[in-house]
Amino acid sequence: MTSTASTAPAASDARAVTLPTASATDFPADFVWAVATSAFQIEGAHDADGKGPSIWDTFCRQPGVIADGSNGDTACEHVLRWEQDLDMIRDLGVDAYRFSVSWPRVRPTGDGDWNEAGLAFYDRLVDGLIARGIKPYLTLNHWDLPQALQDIGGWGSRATVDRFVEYAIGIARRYGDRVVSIATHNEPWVVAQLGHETGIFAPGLKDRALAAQVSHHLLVSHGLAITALRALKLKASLGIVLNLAPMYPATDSEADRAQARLEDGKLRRWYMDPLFKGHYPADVIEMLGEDAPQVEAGDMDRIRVPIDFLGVNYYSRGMISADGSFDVRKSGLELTDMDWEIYPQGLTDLLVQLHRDYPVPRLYVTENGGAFKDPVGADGQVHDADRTRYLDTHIAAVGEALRQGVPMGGYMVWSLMDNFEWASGYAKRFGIVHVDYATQRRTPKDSALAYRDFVLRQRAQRRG
Ligand code: IFM
Repeated sequence: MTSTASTAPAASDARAVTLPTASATDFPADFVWAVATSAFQIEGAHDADGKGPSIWDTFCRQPGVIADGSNGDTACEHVLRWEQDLDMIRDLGVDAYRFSVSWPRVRPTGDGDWNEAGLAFYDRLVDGLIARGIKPYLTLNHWDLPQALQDIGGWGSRATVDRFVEYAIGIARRYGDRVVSIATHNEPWVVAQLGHETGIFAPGLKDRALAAQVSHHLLVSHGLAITALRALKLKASLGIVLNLAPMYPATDSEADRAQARLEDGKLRRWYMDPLFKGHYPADVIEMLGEDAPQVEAGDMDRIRVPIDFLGVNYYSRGMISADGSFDVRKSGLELTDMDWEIYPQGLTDLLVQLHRDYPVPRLYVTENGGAFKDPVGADGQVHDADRTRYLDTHIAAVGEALRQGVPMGGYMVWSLMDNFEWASGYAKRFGIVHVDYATQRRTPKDSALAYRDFVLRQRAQRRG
């Protein structure tokens, strides 16, 4: 590949740093470069203009569940500042923006009346993206279930499946010919496991059987929503987003290898097998025993319906020891501020594995990035060399997957800007744009400039 630095638009900022490893990779001309966020993490305006409460609004009010005692009431004030934020996305030069719709903003109780003011907000957002030449990638469920649905059983109740399908149809009718992509769920594993088994996320329940049932309902609702949306003959492509990690045994022992296989079953095969093969993995069903989900006749066919893409959220690998003795702090790898190991090779391994094991038509990395300490320098800027390196090596890992034949469609940085990191509150910063929460001032970090310049060079190469 020849260097096109001289033909790319000049980087206007002297701080600009590059993504050297990623730059050495050939990406296809139609490869999508994007940034991602989710509604609850950035929007704020938690009770404005008819929005109903979500389970996260409720959860945050329980003492001790959010590390810094914060909530999403204000977050990044994105509902107020959306125009400025869209300009910021445009200035990054990316092709696309992945965002989620807040279900209780558009249908406050998840049932009954829709909220026109909430729907109009997403009209403005989608049209504003299109006007700026940015492709909208919409996610329906990024965890903020209407509290009113939780009050009658939430994802543990089959009725929520029906409500979700209604919600999906309403959103698709409204935006389905303006957005290029609709994902049903973001990270159903998190909703099921962290929300209903460990209880560290909303709605904060601790019941393994319930968690298994929730995961099944999420999958059924995905399949039924896809089927309903297909019937609408939308322009948007349809899919789902999973959080995945390759599971490696910490040693060569039989016990570690068996445990790594089971962990892979719980995270990856539990979702991928139903979606693409129409059954749950037998080893995980056996492990669950009486806690395995109730599956109605026809459910597995409801789940296994063709999708256009799979979104993969990747942050780190899983290192598994049967006795739990593996310690990331002693692994020798650098850690992010979440204490997650930095392991770009895992992304290549994961994508290659998914392509090998399942007939996935197209894959996107829908989230990838890192939380780092990010002090603001004396010059008022954030020199986040660690995040820049993280993005560089992970984009290169995607390039390697492409070289190995994986049908990759795009890469999306998590996240556009610092935001509410769930149970960690605002203490963990994933943004490539710094947010000063006292003033709501946004400042692109060095990683944002590096990503911008990388994308600009990619675009220049497309033009030849
Ligand atoms: O912030 C989250 C996001 O909402 C879902 N995927 C993981 C990110 C980092 O923890």
